[in-house]
Amino acid sequence: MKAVIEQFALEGSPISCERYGNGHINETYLLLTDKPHAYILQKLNRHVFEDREALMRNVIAVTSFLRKQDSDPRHVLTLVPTHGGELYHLASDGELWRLYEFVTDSLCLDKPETMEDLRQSGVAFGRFQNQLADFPAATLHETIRRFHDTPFRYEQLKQAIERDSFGRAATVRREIDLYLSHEEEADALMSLCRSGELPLRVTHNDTKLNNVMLDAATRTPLCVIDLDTIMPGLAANDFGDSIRFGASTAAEDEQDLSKVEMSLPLFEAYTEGFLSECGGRLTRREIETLPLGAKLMTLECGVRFLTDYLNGDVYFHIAREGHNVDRARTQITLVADMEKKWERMQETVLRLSSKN
Ligand code: ADP
Ligand code: GN1
Ligand code: MG
Repeated sequence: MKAVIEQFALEGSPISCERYGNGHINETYLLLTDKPHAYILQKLNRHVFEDREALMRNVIAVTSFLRKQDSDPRHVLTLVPTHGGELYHLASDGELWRLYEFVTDSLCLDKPETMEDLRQSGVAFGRFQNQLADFPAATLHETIRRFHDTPFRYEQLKQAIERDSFGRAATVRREIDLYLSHEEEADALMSLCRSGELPLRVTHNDTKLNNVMLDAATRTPLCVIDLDTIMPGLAANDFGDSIRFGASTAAEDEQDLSKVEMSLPLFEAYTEGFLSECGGRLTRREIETLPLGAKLMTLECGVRFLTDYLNGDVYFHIAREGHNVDRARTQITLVADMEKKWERMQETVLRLSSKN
């Protein structure tokens, strides 16, 4: 680790470097120096991202593009160069490391503390989508192929069930059956895209609440982080992934399913924030399909958790045995709750969209 830290042009001398945050993918550290100055050091997950240098080219291009629109350093992620002037370090063991300026005086929440927090995260992601509307999408590398291709995720689940490499399928038969019973719905958004009814946009693709930094004093958005999956995608999926995570009344890995609901007030708060920033740019059809994005992103994420469990927990970081099953259970519980609240979700979106 010391050898890695020495590569970067730091302000001050390092005094500590500890694991940080609740991301499921990269290895993230908080690096402090005696200046004092804070940084976020990250080792990219080489199993998840096939071409990490291409990923870094995306991040560099997107952050440069955003910085032209807003020069406040807390409003855009800032990469810290190495002594050689590179914006990442490829170590001799093949690991790719990058260093970001720590976004100071900020909050990064795993759960909204108030309705307003979630509304503000909607503002952040809506604004983000707007800011990238004119980004040249064709120049972006697809960092994870078929990332939000829900039918493909189902194929991966079925393969994992078939292989059952860890002999776990029998223990999650009920979950498998529940997920398979929704398979027919998986293609709903992608088919609208194929038929030209929904446009491809430059999207974030991982719009969890803990991928937004809020100002600690005003609790309004500073910037969107975790730019590893920016790729062409559907607006409904970005909207939907935020609902999946932020409008749930429980944590993603809650074991007591009686606590898990998709809260309509939280849904409304996020929708209001999101549409207030990007509603004007979305087509009528995109707006109508936002609830579908919420349902399909939740379904897809659950399929991915269940698949990872069957494959031996190789993709998402886990902290306990059965962690991915717990996550898969909350997601299917949310899907069922959304089905109950479907008309209200649609009505909310249409009502709020008429204001923008
Ligand atoms: P992962 O892909 O593993 O989710 P993230 O890039 O989202 O990795 O980082 C994990 C966590 O680290 C975030 O949820 C946030 O708490 C924190 N973090 C990341 N970048 C910064 C930053 N520049 N400033 C402050 N905190 C950050
Ligand atoms: C991962 O990296 P993180 O923790 O922000 C995952 C998302 C999932 C999410 C579930 C690159 O997000 O797709 O929705 O976990 N990111 C990647 O919490 O796979
Ligand atoms: Mg993250």
